[in-house]
Amino acid sequence: MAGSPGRPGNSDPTRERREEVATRARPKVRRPPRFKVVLFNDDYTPMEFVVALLEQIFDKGPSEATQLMLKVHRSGAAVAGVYVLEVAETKLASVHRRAEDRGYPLRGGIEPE
Ligand code: TYC
Repeated sequence: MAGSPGRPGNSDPTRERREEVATRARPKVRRPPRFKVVLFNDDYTPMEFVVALLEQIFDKGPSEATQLMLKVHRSGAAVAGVYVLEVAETKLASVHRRAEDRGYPLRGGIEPE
């Protein structure tokens, strides 16, 4: 069970692992799951504030940030960015903290990609 029968020198599990890595034609790449940070519209958060957050937290340029803010404003929600879970949580926490600091009701959420 431990090694491939009929292949000499395969009984050492250390050696077997090494061999597998070296000979796999298409190495399996483990991509960590990704999560969308979604911003929701509200009636009170100023547009310029949302644009500034999109630039500063989500690394958007001024034009993309403005388009994205308007998408949220017109459709109710939009994806600000897609990240591994820890990064998505940190960015959303920054959004909420900065909005709360200013007394704005801006909220966002995290969804699996
Ligand atoms: N609807 C807000 C306004 O008219 C602007 C806004 C945009 C608020 C995006 C939140 O996620 C948001 N001032």
